[in-house]
Amino acid sequence: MEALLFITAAAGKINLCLRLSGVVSSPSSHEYRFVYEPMTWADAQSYCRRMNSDLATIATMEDVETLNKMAVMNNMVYTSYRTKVWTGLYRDGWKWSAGSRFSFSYWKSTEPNNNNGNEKCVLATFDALGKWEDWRCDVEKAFICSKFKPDKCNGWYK
Ligand SMILES: [Ca+2]
Repeated sequence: MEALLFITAAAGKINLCLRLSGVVSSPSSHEYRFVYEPMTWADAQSYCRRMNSDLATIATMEDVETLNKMAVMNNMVYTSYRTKVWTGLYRDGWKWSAGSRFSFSYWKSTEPNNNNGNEKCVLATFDALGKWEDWRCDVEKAFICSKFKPDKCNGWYK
């Protein structure tokens, strides 16, 4: 086991950041909340923004694992209307609603297929380990809001 301790200071606060390689996986970079009221992608985006968050950014495999754990806890895998939920990803050269750069992706093997040239929004499918599909944006689905975690240790973990 490798352990590294980082001490950072900002705005009068001291932060202790402990990294245990091979023992604790990197924490998710985002806080997530599932909303089970079905909405179109655009309405879901507005809803999240009113809640001081945004439609979900999924930026790392740790984020995917966090969401999969939440989905299992919330029994989403076996509840059809909760199985496929909107993320913040949309087709405009692929962008995240919250504005972060698109680099990580977790598509199903046959996706994105832009069926009928009309699939501009992206769902995570929790009967398939949270993998992504592009879909028509006007379909009403449950969705995920996220906030970037203001974690002073971010960057030290990566
Ligand atoms: Ca598709």
